This record gives sequence, structure tokens and C-alpha cells, in this order.
Amino acid sequence: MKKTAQQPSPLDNSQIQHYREQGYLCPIDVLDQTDAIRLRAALEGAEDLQGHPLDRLQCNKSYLLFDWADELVHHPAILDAVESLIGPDILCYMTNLFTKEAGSQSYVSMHQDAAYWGVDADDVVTAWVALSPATKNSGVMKIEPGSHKKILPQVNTYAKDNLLTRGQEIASEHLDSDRQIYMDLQPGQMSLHHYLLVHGSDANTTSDRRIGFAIRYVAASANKIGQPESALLVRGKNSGNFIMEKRTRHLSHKARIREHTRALRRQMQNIFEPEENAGLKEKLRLRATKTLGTGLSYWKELTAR
Ligand SMILES: O=C(O)CCC(=O)C(=O)O
Repeated sequence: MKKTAQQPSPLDNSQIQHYREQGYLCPIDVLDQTDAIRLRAALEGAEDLQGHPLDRLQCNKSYLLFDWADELVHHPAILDAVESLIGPDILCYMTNLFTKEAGSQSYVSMHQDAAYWGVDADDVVTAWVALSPATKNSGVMKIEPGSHKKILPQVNTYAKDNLLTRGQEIASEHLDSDRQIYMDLQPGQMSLHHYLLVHGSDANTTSDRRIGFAIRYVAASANKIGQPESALLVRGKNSGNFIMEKRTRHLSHKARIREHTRALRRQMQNIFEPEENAGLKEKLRLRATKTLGTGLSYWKELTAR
């Protein structure tokens, strides 16, 4: 465990070289035990307050809604490591809270993130922070080292229990399961993975939840392709074409919901945009999801409590 979060903690040259060659790094100590417990308690406190786990929308760009998430995306130890890989100007572009309830069948099919994120840059990295033990039994992330050098074909399966929005999956003939490894983490540790790395995870067979907060960072010079989208500057200065989000930690609950809803609405335009080769059924499905989601988001913004 890290002794103090305040000392700069860049990666060393061998770690940087490993990331460039293999597309991942793991494990990295970032939070001390007290902070890991406190942040999990804050997240679960928010869930208790609303009477159910965070929904899909709250898991994305959670830093616009919750202080615990704002703290994590700005955490100096996380940002120091990320800076070693993508430079000093850093945007947080998206988050996904991946919670697998105790004994749940939820899984993540093997996929590459780059295929559907709409950023034209190589400098996109995910910091996956464990807030509970991530082990083989709890459904830790599994990866194919070195698979971040080319994009592979993947299909949208919409499979039940798949935690990905579209059930994106790389067909088994493109995978090399003998090379796959597990990225075990203890609470307070993180892994880093390149957005082209092939990764996924299995079900949680333990009696505790498996909680991982995936923070997507991109170099502030990155070129946003597709529809305009927003991101939060978390270190350095902005030089790209993302719309800048504002930090919401001093805002009221209602104002936070508005900022969050607006940011997600912009992102929806890209995330649910069908690929050129999509079939008619897929196109219709995605257009309907986008239209419904956009409509609901206007309603949510209007009625924010
Ligand atoms: O948490 C998981 O099991 C999968 C995470 C993932 O797909 C990601 O961080 O991109």
C-alpha cells in the first residue's frame, strides 16, 4: 500500500516500456487502505440513500455526480502514473463503474474499447481502480498481453448478463486464450490498460461485491471525432477539441444532475452511432436507443430534484 498519496509517483522506465510493449501495467498501489475503505463506503452510502446500486448512467461520468468519484479521477497517484504514459495534459473522458454483485452471473465479453469510443488518438488509457478484492473468483479483469497493436473485428451480441452496453464481443477465432492472464488487485490498487488491449472478465462467485472504477483518460491534445463531446480537464491545460466540463463538487445535487445529464447526452450521440457496416436491424436498434435516451435525458434535466 502507498504510504503517502502526496509524493509524486511517476512510473519508472521499465514500467513505461512494459506498458508500450504489452499494453497494460498491474498492480500499482494508489490508495492507502483507509482511503480505499472510505471511498467504497461513500459509494455504497450513495447507493443506500437511493435504495439501489448506481444505474448505468450514474456509473458513467460519475465524477460529475459524486464527491468520491471526483476525488478518484483527480487522485495525484493515479494522475502521476497516467502522466508518465500520456503526458502532462490530461482529460478524464468517461468513467464506468463495474460492479458485480456477490454470486452474480455478470461478466464482460472479450473486447477492445477503441472500437466504439470515437477518439482519434493513441493516448487513451484506462485506470481501473479496485475498491474490493479483484481475484479470479470475484471476476477480475483478464487480458491478452500485447494485443493492443491492431484492431480486431467485434460484434454486438446484446447478451444477457454482459455488462457492456451492446455486449461487444471479439469472436473466439481472433482470441488466443492460452495467452490470457488475470490482473489481480487488492482494494486501493489499480491496473492500467491501453484502449486497444483485448480484455474482459468472468462472473463473481464470491460472497462480496467486486467493485472496479474504470477511469478513461485521454491526452488533452486528442482529436475527438464524431459528434462534439465533453471531458473534464484533470491536469495541465487543454489543447484539443473536447468541450470542457466544469468540476461540480461545489454545486447542488440538482445542478450536478443537470451537468451530468448534458454531458451524457452529448456522449450518447457517439456511443450509439451505428458503424458503417451495421445491418438494418442494428441501425434501427441503435437509433431507437439514442432517440429514447436523448428524450429521457431532457426529461431528467428538466425534472432534476
Ligand atoms: O470490470 C471489468 O470486468 C471490465 C472492465 C472493462 O471492460 C474496462 O475497464 O474497459
